[in-house]
Order: sequence, then structure tokens, then C-alpha cells
Amino acid sequence: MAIEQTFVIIKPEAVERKLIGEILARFERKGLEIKRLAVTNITKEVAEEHYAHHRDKSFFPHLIDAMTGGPVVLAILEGDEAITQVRNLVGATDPAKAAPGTIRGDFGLRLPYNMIHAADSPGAAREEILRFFRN
Ligand code: 3AN
Repeated sequence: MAIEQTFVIIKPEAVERKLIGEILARFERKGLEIKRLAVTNITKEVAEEHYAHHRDKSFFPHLIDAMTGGPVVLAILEGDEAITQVRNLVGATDPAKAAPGTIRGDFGLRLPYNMIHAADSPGAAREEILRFFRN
């Protein structure tokens, strides 16, 4: 077991629905440690950089609007195999297909509103932590 850090964004639709505590509680109950936490707004420029790999998709403008439509919570989580553990708690991308018991399966109804972003590899986690926690 390797201790890892990962990065998540609790998206505007989840903040709007007062799910910050519920979502963070799931990570804490699992045994993960919250190392950094911030409530902020994401600019259009940063959202476009974060989702640059989806730039050519038809849903890209809608995704950027959804990510910049209100405050978000940024968090760095740490623990054994944190990247995989967090992705397992988060569930599949499409909330209509995510298993019940996962964050997306329990709270999301339809894309792009799937409540949370979670880094999917050690490289992505490092890059995203640098992007969102520059200082
Ligand atoms: P994940 O967030 O599970 O890593 P990605 O990287 O494929 O999945 O998608 C990034 C974000 O784009 C998702 N969190 C979701 O909000 C949005 N998204 C993905 N696929 C679609 C789609 N078919 N229609 C609308 N939004 C989508």
C-alpha cells in the first residue's frame, strides 16, 4: 500500500444542494485525511485548462458553464491508494450508470451534473494540485 495524495472538486451543483458535508464525510469515514480545503470560484480559463482533453466534445461548453456556475470546494485527500479509493467512492462518470452507494450514484441524475471531479492517475493528481493550489 502506497500513501498517495489525490485531488477532488466538489462541483457547483453539489455545493448548491448543500452536499459538501455529506461528500467530505464519506472520504473521512473511509479513513482518508483532508490535507487542504478551499471554497472558491473557478474561472472560465482555469475550467477550460482543466478539461482541455474534452475541448472537441459537443458537451464542452455546457461542462464549462456547469463548472463556473457557482462556488466549488477544492480538496487534497491523502491515504493508502487514495487515487483508486476516491475514484471507487465517486463512482462511474455517468450518474445514471454509477452504482448506488457511490457519490455520483446516490446524488447525480444526468450528465454533466455528476457532483464531483476526482483525479484519475498520480500524474493527473500532481498536475491538478499544482493548478488549483498554486500557493
Ligand atoms: P470523469 O470525471 O469520471 O473522470 P471524464 O473525464 O470523461 O470523466 O469527464 C469529465 C467531465 O465531463 C465529467 N465529470 C462530466 O461532468 C462531463 N461529461 C463526461 N461525459 C459527458 C457527456 N457525455 N455529456 C455531458 N457531460 C459529460
